[in-house]
Amino acid sequence: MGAADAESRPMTHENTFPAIDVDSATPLLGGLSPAHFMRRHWHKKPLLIRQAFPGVKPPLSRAALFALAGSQDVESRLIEQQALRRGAQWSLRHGPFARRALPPLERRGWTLLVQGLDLHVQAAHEMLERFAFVPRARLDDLMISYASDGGGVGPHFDSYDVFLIQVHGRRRWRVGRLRDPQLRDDVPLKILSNFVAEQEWVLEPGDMLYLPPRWAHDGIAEGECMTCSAGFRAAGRRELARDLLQRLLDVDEDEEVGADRLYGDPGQTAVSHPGAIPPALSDFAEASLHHWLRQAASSPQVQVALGEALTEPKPGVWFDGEAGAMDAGVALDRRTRMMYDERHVYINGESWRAAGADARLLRQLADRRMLGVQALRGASPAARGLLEDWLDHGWLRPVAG
Ligand SMILES: [Mn+2]
Repeated sequence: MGAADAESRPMTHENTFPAIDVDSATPLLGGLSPAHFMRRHWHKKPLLIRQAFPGVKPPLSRAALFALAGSQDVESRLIEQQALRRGAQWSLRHGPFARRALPPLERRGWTLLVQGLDLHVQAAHEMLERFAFVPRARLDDLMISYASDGGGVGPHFDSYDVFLIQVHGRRRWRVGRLRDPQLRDDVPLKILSNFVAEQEWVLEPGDMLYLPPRWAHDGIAEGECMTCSAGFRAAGRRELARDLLQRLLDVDEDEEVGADRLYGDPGQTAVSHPGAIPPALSDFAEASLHHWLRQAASSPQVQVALGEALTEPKPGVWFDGEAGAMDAGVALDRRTRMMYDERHVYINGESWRAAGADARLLRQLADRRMLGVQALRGASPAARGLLEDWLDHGWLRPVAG
């Protein structure tokens, strides 16, 4: 099954995640605590952290990355740059790429980008999980870029926060405040017309650079290198509202068939222009929309729709159940999304009401992505039944004993 097998490592107690202490200084953030980092840097200013990941290894080898870029299930892009006498010429192609479609390693100035590496490679998932001091509703994916010497994607800005982790070789980053968002119109990439760097660093393996949204940056490989980007997602107002409305409409249809109020026109007079839309029908349409929007927005179902939307699996993800017992504990499959609110738990686009001890257990699973033997021992028969279903679905994996 191709990409999903890029790396399969049994889950053990060592590679599951401990609870996060937001007030403890961590080398990941250059000696800041997560709480301090969020206050001082998040959305505000860049931070360079030397040796955030000491002794880091790329989450996968170059050969495995190139193989992954050949898979249909993976989103990949190839960016090539040819230096001409006046400015650089850029080309962009979308994968999948057969190995022979990639440029030779000796050729300068090319970059292969693979999105969503965390879905395919356990080590990439674990790297992304280091950033779970930010709500998982905001975590998007781990992208990896392989660049030959001189490779980069040009000076640009992103709309989201990003942590750039150097995992192999060296890359020179130049960053600056975005003074002029104008983009070049002669290239197939979003490249700034007028990039002004304020700071410049060469990142070595293990070093990391945090950039807030809309900071201009340009990273150029010094020799072959690999860089991982921990990326975030931010809901757009229109996109989120549209998604929630669609989900609320579906609920509405399920539950209120036949209960809909119909347009009535006892005052309708005979018409000599039957093609004209009656003004009363226009009024009815407008009032219906107001009524329904008001009801939808104040419905308790908004919470449920949000939880289901946020935990919807990424496109192209499907799960295979595997036989296994819960004896040694369970961990969420790396592709599983699980969240909760005060009344519900959400997993992979579905929702359950949960209260009391069961809610505590399931929230622990959502937060830590695993449940040990001890936690499972206290599970009610109902909670155990639910966990067994999730094991069957492949949403949960047994932990190796
Ligand atoms: Mn970027």
